[in-house]
Amino acid sequence: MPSDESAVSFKRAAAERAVDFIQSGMVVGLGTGSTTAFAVRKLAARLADGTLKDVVGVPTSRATEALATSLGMPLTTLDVHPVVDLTIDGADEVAPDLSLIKGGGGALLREKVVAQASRREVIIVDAPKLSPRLGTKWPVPVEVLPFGWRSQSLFLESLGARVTVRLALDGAPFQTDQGNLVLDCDFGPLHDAAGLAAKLESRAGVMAHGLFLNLTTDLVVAGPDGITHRV
Ligand code: ABF
Repeated sequence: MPSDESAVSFKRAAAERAVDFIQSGMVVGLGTGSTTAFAVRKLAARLADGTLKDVVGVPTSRATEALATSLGMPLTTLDVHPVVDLTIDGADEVAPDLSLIKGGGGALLREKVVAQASRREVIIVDAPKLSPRLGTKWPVPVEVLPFGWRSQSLFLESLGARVTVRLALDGAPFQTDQGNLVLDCDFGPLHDAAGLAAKLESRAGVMAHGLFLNLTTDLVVAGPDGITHRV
């Protein structure tokens, strides 16, 4: 298992490689999480040194908005730019077909909205995120309306999940930027991710889930063997 230092260096390497895909004048989706934070910092540096110009960012969370703002990066919204040229975002688990589990950072709803509005969705991870099958390493986050959340929990258990209410650092239930709750659902290794996604999407009160299927256009992975880029 790589040390923390090597994991950080791999995350930074993948993130900085992805920034090379950005061209001046682009509308860039800014993901959430520690790996994407390296990309935001690198992009800000490229704008500061003039090697990139006229790039505006669409943040996927308040946390990313705060980071980008602190770095002086110009930001915009999907209202102004409903189509995003390229989004850089992280993931919790990546399957061989580039399907993902995302949402460990709690930004899954806005991340998916931006991903679906993007011409190119560049996912950046360190090698341990790679998995033979989704659900092997990470539960599926499900964002639910606080109204009736216990009913949703029972529904998710009926689908075979072991359900955990995600807690914030103070021990209270975690709230997303939208004020919803996150139920982390351990279904075990998934044999029909698309079928599960359809069941989740059919349930009123389920606002989003962390299965990102058929959305990844590029995968940048950094590990002991170097950096790979898959499309
Ligand atoms: C966000 O960041 C989430 O969708 C994903 O779960 C998480 C990955 O965080 P990190 O890059 O810190 O591992 O993209």
